[in-house]
Amino acid sequence: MPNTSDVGTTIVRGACPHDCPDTCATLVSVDGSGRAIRIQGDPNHPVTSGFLCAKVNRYLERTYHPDRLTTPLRRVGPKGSGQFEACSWDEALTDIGARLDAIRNGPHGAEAILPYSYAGTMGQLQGSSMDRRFFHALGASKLNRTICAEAGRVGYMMTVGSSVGADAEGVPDSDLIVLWGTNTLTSNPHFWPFVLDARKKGTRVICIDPIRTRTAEQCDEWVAIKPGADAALALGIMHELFAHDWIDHDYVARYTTGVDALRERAAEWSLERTADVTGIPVERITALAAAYGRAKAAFIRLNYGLQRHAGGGMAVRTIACLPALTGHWRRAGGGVSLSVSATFAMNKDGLQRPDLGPTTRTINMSLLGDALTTPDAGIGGAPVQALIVYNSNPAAVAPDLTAVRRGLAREDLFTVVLEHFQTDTADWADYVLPATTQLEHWDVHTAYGHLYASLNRPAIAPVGESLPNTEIFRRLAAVMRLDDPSLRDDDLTLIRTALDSTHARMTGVTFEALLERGWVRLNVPRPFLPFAEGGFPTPSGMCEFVSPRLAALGLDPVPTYIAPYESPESDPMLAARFPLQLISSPAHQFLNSSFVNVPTLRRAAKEPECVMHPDDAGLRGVAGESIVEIANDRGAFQARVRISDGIRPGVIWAPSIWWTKLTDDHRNPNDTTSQRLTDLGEAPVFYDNLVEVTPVG
Ligand SMILES: Nc1nc2c(c(=O)[nH]1)N[C@H]1C(S)=C(S)[C@@H](COP(=O)(O)OP(=O)(O)OC[C@H]3O[C@@H](n4cnc5c(=O)[nH]c(N)nc54)[C@H](O)[C@@H]3O)O[C@H]1N2
Ligand SMILES: Nc1nc2c(c(=O)[nH]1)N[C@H]1C(S)=C(S)[C@@H](COP(=O)(O)OP(=O)(O)OC[C@H]3O[C@@H](n4cnc5c(=O)[nH]c(N)nc54)[C@H](O)[C@@H]3O)O[C@H]1N2
Ligand SMILES: [Mo]
Repeated sequence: MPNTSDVGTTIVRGACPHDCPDTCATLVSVDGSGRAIRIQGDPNHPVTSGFLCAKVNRYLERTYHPDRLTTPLRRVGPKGSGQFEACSWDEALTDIGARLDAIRNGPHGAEAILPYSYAGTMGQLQGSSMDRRFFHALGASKLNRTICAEAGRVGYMMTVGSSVGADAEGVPDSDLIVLWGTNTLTSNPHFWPFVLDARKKGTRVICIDPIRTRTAEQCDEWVAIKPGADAALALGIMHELFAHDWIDHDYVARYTTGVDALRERAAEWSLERTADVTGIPVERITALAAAYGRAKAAFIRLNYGLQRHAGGGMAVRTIACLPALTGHWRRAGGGVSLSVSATFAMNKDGLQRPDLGPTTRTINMSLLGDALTTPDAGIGGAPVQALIVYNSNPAAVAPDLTAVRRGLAREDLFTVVLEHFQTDTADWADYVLPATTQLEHWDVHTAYGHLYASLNRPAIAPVGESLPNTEIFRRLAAVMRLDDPSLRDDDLTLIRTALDSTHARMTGVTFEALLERGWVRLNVPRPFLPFAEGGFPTPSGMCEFVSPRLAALGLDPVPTYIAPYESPESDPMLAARFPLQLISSPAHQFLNSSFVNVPTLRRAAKEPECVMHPDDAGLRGVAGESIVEIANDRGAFQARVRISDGIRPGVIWAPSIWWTKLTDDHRNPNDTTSQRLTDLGEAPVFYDNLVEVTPVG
C-alpha cells in the first residue's frame, strides 16, 4: 500500500522531479502535524535502490528554507533591484491578465508573449501540461527547448531513430563499460551500482573526459580527450574495427545501411590523424579499439557533456554507430544509451493540446539574449513584450548572460516569474509568483535513464500561499477569459490524460497501478534489448550509417568530425588571446542552478572554484588557492583556483551553476559562454568556449 502509518507518521510515495537520468522513487515521512520529517530513496525500486543523491537528501531543507516565496510579489523598485511588495493572488493575477491582454490586443498580438521554461521539474503536469494549454490557447510564441539535450537527441535520432537505447539494468552483463562524456557519480549516480555489479566479474570501466572527474578517478582508465574531439575518436576506433575485422557482418548486413560509405570514411582516420585531433596517444587508441572490438557486449554510456560543442550532434551520431558495427546490440549489457525517454509513450498531445491555438512563431530558448535585445535576429517580426518564466533560471543558466541581462533589464519588457525562491531571474521580474515544490503537488513522471514511470503524491500542504504551476495557469486562463473546457481540468484529470495511451509499452502503466505501487516498469522485458533484432525507428528501419535526412538538411550524410568553434586548432587567432578551453559542467552539490541557495550544499561547494593544470597555472604565475579572473570578449567571472594534474593541459574546469547573486563578483561562467549553436538541434555550445585566466590583485 502506498501509505503506511506508524506511530503517527505517514509515509508518502513520490518521485524526484529534477532533471537527471535517475528519476528516483522517494518515500517521504510526514509526522502527525503534517510536517515532512524525512526523505529517502525507495529501497525496492530497482534503480533508486534505497539511496538519494547529495542534493535531494537535502530536499526538506530546501522545501522548508526560510527564503521560500510564500506570497505573490509585485515589483516596487527599479527593474532588477530586487525590491518587491507582497500582494494577493487576486491582485497579481488580475493585473498580469490585464497586462497580457493589452499586449494580445496590441499591434503585435499574442506572439509578443513568450513562455520560457525548462526542466526545473520534469513532471508531466508541473513541467508541461496546463502551461502549454494556456500558451497555446493564448496564441503566444512557442519556445524551442534546446538548452540541454537537443544536439545529442537529434544526432542520436539520425543514427538510431529515436531516444530508445540500451537498458541500464543490462549493465551487470556488460564485458566493457565506456563512460563517454559523462560524470556518472555526479550526474547519474544511480547508474553506478550497475557498474559495480559488472566490475565484480572483472569488467573494465573506461572514462573518456578532458577532466579526471570523481567518476574518472573510480574507473580503470581515464582517457583525457581534447574537448570536442569525440567524433574523431569514434572514427579512429572504427578504422581499427574495420582493419581487424572486429565487425559483426551478419548484424551489419541485416540491420544497417551505408556500411561501405562508413568504411571509406573511417579509412581516412589513421591512428596518427586520430591521435593528432584527439590528443590521445596512438597506443591508447589502439588499446581502446581492441577492447571495444573484442568485447561481446560493451555498454557505452553517453551523456550530454560531449554534445555541448560545435559538432555535438555529429559526435553523438558517430558514436551511436559503434554497437551496430560490432553487433553488441544483440546482447544484454551491449549497446549505447544517451536518453531512453522515447521508450515512454505518454499522451503528450492530449496533455499539451497544441490544437487549442494558431500556429505561431518559435523562439529558441538558447538565443534568449538575442530574442530580448535584437528582435530582428531571426525571430521574425514582433518584439518580445512579455516573458513568463517558470521551471528555469535563465539569468544564471542561459548562455551569454551579458545579453540576457540586457534583455531582462528592458523597461518595456513585462516579466513574470513562477518560482520557489528569489533567484537571479526573479530579481528582474515585475511579478514573482510562489510555486509549490514536489512535496506539495501531484505529478506523474517518465525517466530518461531507466524504464519506470512514477507517481508523485503531495506529502504536505503547500508552503505559504504557493500554488502548483498547473493551478497558476488555470487561474490565469480564467482571468483572461480563455474558455476552452480543457483549461479547467484538475490535476488528477491531467494525470489520467497523460497515461491515456494505447501504446503496447504502456500496457499496465495506469493511474491505478501507480497509486497502488508508486512506480511501474514499462511493458518491456528486463533488461530491455531494443535492437537485438534490428527494428530501428528510423525511416529505413535500419541503423543508418548513411543518413538521407542529414543529406536533405545539406549536411554530411556520413559520420564525420566537426571541429569546435573555439579551440587552439580551429581558431588560432582567438586562441592567441584566449588559449584555454573552459568547461563549466555541474558541481556535485548543485542541480544546474537549483540547490545553490541551500546552506549545507553551498557550504560543501564552498565558493566558485576552477581547476587548472600545473603547466597552465605556472605559465600565468597563478598560485594555488588564489583568486583568478576568467575572461574572454563576452565577459568575465572570478573563481578560486585549484591546481591539479587531473585535467588536460589547455583545459580549465569551473564547476557550475552558481547563482550570480550568491558570488562575490555577481557573475558566473555563463558571462563567458556564447550564443553560437550546435551543428544539429540548435543547442548551446557551453563547453566550446575559449578564455584566458589572470591572477586578481
Ligand atoms: N549533481 C548534478 N547532477 C546533474 C546535474 C547537475 O547540475 N548536478 N544536471 C543534470 C542535467 S540537466 C544534465 S543535462 C546532466 C548533465 O550531466 P552529463 O550528461 O554527465 O554532462 P555534463 O556534466 O555536462 O558533462 C559530463 C562530462 O563531460 C565532460 N566533457 C565536456 N566536454 C567534453 C567533450 O568534448 N568530450 C568528452 N568526452 N567529455 C566532455 C565534462 O568534463 C564532464 O565531466 O546531469 C544531470 N544531473
Ligand atoms: N555554463 C553552463 N550553463 C548551463 C549548463 C552547464 O553545464 N554549464 N547546463 C545547461 C543544462 S544541461 C540545463 S538542463 C540548463 C538548466 O537550467 P534550468 O532549467 O534553468 O535549471 P535550474 O537552474 O535548476 O532552474 C530551475 C528552476 O526551476 C525552479 N522550479 C523547480 N520546480 C518548480 C516548479 O514546480 N514550479 C516552478 N514555478 N518552478 C520550479 C527551481 O526553483 C529553479 O530555480 O542549464 C544549462 N546551462
Ligand atoms: Mo540538462
